[in-house]
Amino acid sequence: MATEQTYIMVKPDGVQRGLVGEIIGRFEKRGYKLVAAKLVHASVEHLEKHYADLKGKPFFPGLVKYMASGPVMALVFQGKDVVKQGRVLLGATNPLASAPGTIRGDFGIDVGRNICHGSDGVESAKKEIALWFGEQNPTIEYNRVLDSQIYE
Ligand code: DAT
Ligand code: MG
Repeated sequence: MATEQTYIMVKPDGVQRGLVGEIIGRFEKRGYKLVAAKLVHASVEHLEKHYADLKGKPFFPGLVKYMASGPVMALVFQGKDVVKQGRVLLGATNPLASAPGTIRGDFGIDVGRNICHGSDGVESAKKEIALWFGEQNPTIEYNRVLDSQIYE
């Protein structure tokens, strides 16, 4: 059984627009297992850490301000190839370049309001999960009865 995990976060616009259930549902229906979840109103300092790689970009101050404007839904999903497949479910960074059927392609227009975050690699996922859920036991381990119907 694959144990890869990704950090998925419904951004403040997604929470405000009532898309939390829709986004969790898309990952669940695909077959991915939810292993951590919490609603967080993050501080600017915390968000600057989350987006540290983008410090220096012209949109960085606006990005952090928007991300701190309301609660986000912090999620961890687990399963085979979930980091890459999570990015596929999200669509392109710019919603206007995202295919219909993806989260951003179905619900977004502007890049600065693109609804949902997903880790871009296995290593960044580990860092993001530790940042949002702590280093010690960040996720819940449990057996799912349907796993034998999802994985061969
Ligand atoms: P992604 O979220 O697809 O991994 P990223 O890590 O490059 O994209 O950027 C993080 C977020 O920053 C992105 O979801 C939205 C915002 N952003 C990226 N490029 C932007 C731009 N050119 N103008 C405004 N916001 C941007
Ligand atoms: Mg990114």
